Amino acid sequence: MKKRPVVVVTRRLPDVIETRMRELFDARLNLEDKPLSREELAAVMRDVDVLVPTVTDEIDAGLIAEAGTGLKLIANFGNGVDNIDVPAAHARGITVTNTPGVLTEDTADMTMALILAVARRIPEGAGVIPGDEWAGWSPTWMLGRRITGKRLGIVGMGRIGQAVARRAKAFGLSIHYHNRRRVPQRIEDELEATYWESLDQMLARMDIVSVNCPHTPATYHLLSARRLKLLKPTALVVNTARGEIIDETALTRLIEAGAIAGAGLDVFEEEPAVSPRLVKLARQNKVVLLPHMGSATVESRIDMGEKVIVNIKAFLDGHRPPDRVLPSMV
Ligand code: 8YV
Repeated sequence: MKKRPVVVVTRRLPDVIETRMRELFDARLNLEDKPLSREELAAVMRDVDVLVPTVTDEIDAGLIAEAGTGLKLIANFGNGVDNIDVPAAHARGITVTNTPGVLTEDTADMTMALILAVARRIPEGAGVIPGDEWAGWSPTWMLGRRITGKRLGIVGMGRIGQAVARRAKAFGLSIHYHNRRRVPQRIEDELEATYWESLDQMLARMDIVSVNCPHTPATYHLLSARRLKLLKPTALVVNTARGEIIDETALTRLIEAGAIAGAGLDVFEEEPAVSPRLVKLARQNKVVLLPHMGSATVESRIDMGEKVIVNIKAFLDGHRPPDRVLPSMV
């Protein structure tokens, strides 16, 4: 019988996906779901045909340089590929793929959820009854801020940014955006979106800012201390993309100082570590912090797994995988 390709999956995936992978490949699974150490990853990469990593695996240039010659494909389980040194992989002839498109709606939902959670104080309110702290209704108690009629500035108008815009428009927010490239006119028309070539100018005028761009060398600390200082003191910041896009320390400092009203964060610079100062702000109900849950639905995870399988199959069958990531894209 022909030897089946060795596919190492670094974390637990949905049962249906793992089962299908076992049927198709010599799939080595991680049933304990314990993240691999750098040494474990290095060992795995020496003796594998296809690696399926996730956001918790840092596949840097050093690991890629030490990889065995059999490694030809890194099929990332995830949309963002900032955990992989794509140019280094490319230079060694290793193809990289990701899972775009299938987590767009869920991530956009979570963005709206965070906007509402922060503006309408939902986590704080949700704690009142279980905490046995409800003395009864009062006209001036637990007041949040209305989102209808406010300006939303979307940083990164790709698939997820547009899905956020569609939802936000239905909530009565006016849509503004900054993107490397202006989106086609018909999309601007549909979303009634205002394009800002200057991120600085947009930030200074927004009520809510949502980060929806990928993390690349060009977007690292795009929301720098200087830019964050441009925000209105009433502004809210929401991030469901990557922690590294915002200077988290500067954001924390500005919220502590009352120079920014609050934030809803699903991603952090040093996951899973979250700075104690941010945690303190969460306890003071100034920020809402979620543990990287943007795409955490059963449906997304299965669709992501399906995409990984399709990419691997196409590659092994000698075709160009549909979700190839090229160095020019990162
Ligand atoms: C995933 C994500 O949970 O796909 C992405 O880019 O950020 C998340 O939705 C994670 O990346 C899986 O590897």
